[in-house]
Amino acid sequence: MDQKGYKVAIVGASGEVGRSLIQTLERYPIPVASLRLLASKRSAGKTLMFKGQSLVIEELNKDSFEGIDLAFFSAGGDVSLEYAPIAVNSGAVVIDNTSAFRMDPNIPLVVPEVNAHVLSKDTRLIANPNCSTIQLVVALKPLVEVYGIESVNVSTYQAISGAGAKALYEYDQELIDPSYEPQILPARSDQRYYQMAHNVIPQIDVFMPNGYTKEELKMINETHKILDDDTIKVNATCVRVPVRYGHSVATTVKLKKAVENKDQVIQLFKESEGVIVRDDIHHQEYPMPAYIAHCDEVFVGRIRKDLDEENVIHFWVVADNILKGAALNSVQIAYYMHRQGLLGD
Ligand code: NAP
Ligand code: 3JM
Repeated sequence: MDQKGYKVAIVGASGEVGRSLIQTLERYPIPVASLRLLASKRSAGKTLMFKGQSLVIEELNKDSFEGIDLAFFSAGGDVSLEYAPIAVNSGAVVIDNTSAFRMDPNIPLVVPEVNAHVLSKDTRLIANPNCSTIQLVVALKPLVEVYGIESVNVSTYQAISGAGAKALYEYDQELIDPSYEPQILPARSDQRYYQMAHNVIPQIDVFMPNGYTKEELKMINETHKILDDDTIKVNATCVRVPVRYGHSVATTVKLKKAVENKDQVIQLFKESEGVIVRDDIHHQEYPMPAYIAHCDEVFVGRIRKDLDEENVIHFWVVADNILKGAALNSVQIAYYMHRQGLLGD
């Protein structure tokens, strides 16, 4: 860092997450001396605005990180696997949005409100969790602290933007032209594609040998790692819904202690960092993606006790998957490290 701030790079700058990273950096008080935008050959030469300046996107190569202090990666796992080590070796701190390093025991997986304490001066590479995991653990954190958690069962309702800019484009085409042939969802490596418009797809990412999707296993494994507790039983069903921005997660939690009344839980959520409670059934108030997209916080509502079991609660969690689910969380990690003096000179 020089007097003016950090020299920052964004890999995948032209994508959904990359563009949100640029906008989030514009409004966060992290001093940025310069910003280098990187993508593939496809976008090289195009321009994007940062703080009123037009910046040209460069094609990513092995020399892209010379002089860079801080690099954000959001160009898929393969790009991170190849280039994140190069960026670290050139002296940059890397915050990676892909699943490439998340389960590496030597790499911190961070949601600042939940486990920023795992970051240290020696941290050079940080993994940003999966979008659905992030909003789930922000909501689980106060429950872990006050009641302890035995098990978590979720069903997700995930927005199309989570599958990238091309998926959003394809969704728009399907709405305009019913004969449009889908080519993107449900998973990049499968031969079958399904329409997103007027549909609900119970598959996100590829299937694994145990019958779960990779997205579901990400939620399970990442929740264990972030909460630092493999004994919590986590189950997930991840579903793509025809919503542009904002993931919703229907959540059932079995606590280690009984809940006397739901107002205690509501109060707990209200006092929790990064959480906003929208819960007033008498006025039909609860969080919905169409109304909270482009907000920073994690919204919780429909909070209720189970009808049979004293220590089981249910609630509904909604957050912007591109902001808190990806770009904003990454920038918050950088901001935390900056404030704590963990970003190097
Ligand atoms: P996207 O809209 O499809 O954008 C992909 C970006 O990666 C584009 O900038 C693209 O550049 C770039 N890219 C692709 N291949 C590249 C290559 N070989 N070399 C350099 N750049 C390359 O996708 P997105 O939604 O922004 O997501 C990007 C990645 O972020 C995902 O693959 C995923 O790993 C991660 N992600 C994480 C979360 C999370 O929850 N943390 C959420 C969503 C996504 P061009 O314009 O040149 O093609
Ligand atoms: C969200 O490697 C790839 O092609 C990216 C796949 C992907 C991921 C991932 O696994 O990194 C697409 C969308 C994610 C994610 O956040 O887990």
